[in-house]
Amino acid sequence: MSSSFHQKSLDLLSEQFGSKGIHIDSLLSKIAAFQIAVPSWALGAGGTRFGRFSIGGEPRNLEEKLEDIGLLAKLTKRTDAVSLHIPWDIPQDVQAIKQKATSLGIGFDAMNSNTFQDYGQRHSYKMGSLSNANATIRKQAIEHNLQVIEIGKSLGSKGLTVWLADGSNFPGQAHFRKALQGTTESLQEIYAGMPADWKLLLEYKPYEPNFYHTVIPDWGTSALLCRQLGDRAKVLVDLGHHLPNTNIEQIVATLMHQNMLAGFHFNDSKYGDDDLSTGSIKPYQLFLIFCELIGGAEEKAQAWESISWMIDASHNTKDPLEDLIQALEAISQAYAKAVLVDREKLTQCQNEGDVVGAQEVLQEAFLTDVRALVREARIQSGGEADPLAYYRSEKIREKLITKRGKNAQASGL
Ligand code: LRH
Ligand code: MN
Ligand code: MN
Repeated sequence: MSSSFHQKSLDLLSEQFGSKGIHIDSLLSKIAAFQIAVPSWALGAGGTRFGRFSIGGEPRNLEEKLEDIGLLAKLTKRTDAVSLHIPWDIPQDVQAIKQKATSLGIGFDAMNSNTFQDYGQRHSYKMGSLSNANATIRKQAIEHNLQVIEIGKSLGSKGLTVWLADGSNFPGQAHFRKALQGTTESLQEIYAGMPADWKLLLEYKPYEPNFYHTVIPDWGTSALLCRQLGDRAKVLVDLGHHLPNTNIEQIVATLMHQNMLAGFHFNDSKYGDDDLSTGSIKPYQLFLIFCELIGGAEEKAQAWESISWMIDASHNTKDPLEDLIQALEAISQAYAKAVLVDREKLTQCQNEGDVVGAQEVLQEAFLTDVRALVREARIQSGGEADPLAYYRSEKIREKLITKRGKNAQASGL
């Protein structure tokens, strides 16, 4: 893509938008301002239970993970924060890590606790953590979360994300109400240990690793729990954590209506929690979700700034950095298209019962090729016109392999 082609595409969009009274500069600044955090576990090759194929040159420690995110930030200008996972990424020297992150323009997004694995702690989480029938194990899981808060405080994070694998695999294995009550009380202790300017992001998931019942299977259960905690506990939506064909955009609207949307974990899925690249399977759904997000914020249901954004994908076959570049691009595109929706016209169609008209309004925005707009926003922010092409032409993965080794493996999923 030459720079003259880019300019021509941009001029065409300017003309198109101008005739509709939309100013391109306000679009560009909105796109540039939208930043999405990257989790520390997304920088290595992900595996499935059948195997894992290393990509080579994976970050071997937290410093190198920050370097990878710094590179993404430099090329795309669409990310400015890392979401750390404890214990996978315990900083050995907090000051050095903070300094390194600052020098790369990276801040610390929500912290993630881990009570879904055993990693040498005293009591096993095999039968659950915050919901465990055994109070000693629940206590251990609570204390882990409190430690994660302490680490987050020292780094300047402002949030704790809790995802529980707790549940059961067979009927009769768990007592549903006791498990929920144990979880409520455990979360109350964790919430009480959070600083006043922190929020708790409570994730839900219908199945996996437990396949009969999950203690927090859906947004409703998560919202019920949050209500029992306090205003700073809100529901985290991971796009892959829904049963097939769930209307996620409606969930977003409902949560925003209640000022209860904590944030997003972006990914895409064909069947379940596939953790595929955002926008690779259902780009229209992603667009519709952004329509609700923008509508909810514009109509003052919930403030845009109160919502956290993160990518939560796993890369089995792609180079993680290439995949993250693609995901950041797809999210920016879906966002830009949703900004273009003529909301006034949409409201009019809704009020008049003009079903066809409403669909036309949405499709008009969705079918607009916004790539030049997203590219221009990136160029104006100092990023690369084409980050993927740059990454490949500069042979960045090859250089990382030379530096870190062919078998370097990142901690994570
Ligand atoms: C669970 C999940 C959750 C975890 C992450 C490691 O499926 O999406 O967000 O914290 O994976
Ligand atoms: Mn997630
Ligand atoms: Mn998941």
